Amino acid sequence: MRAEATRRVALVFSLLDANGNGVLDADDFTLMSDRVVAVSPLSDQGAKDAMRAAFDRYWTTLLTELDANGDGEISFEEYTACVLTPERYHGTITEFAEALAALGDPDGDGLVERPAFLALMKAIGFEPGNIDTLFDAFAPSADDRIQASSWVEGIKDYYAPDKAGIPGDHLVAGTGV
Ligand SMILES: [Ca+2]
Ligand SMILES: [Ca+2]
Repeated sequence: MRAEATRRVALVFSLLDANGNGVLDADDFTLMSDRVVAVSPLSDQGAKDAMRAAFDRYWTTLLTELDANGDGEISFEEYTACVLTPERYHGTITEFAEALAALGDPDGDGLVERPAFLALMKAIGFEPGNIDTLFDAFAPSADDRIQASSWVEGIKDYYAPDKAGIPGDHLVAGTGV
């Protein structure tokens, strides 16, 4: 487990706790779905439904894999165990990454413009300055767009326990985690 990966996991936990009660619960994922879909006015219903389904699966996977004491909530201590068995999350993270990138690419040309990227990542809760730095790390084109596929790979790398020096590390900068 790399120190960078530990910081990435801690940041995600703090953001996923959308209702701020200190644990992950079903309400957090409903709130997060609503926030992300709300900043995707150009996306069609299918893309929005896919995002909600991906958040539902995310929560179901966490509850199934990590709720060690069976209280229906995931504490931070329970959550950190996710790094021990990353292979159990690949499918869930891939579905989440693809649904999020699809919302960022409503016209389906495979490219994501900076304003759409910023809006979605802000809705998840990342720091605006860090989001801009992350976008730049994905090597935007002259007209300031990135490949949706690069973003998908970046999200998967973010959750990988053995990765360091990846674009997603910019999201942890200055957050104190
Ligand atoms: Ca919560
Ligand atoms: Ca629990």
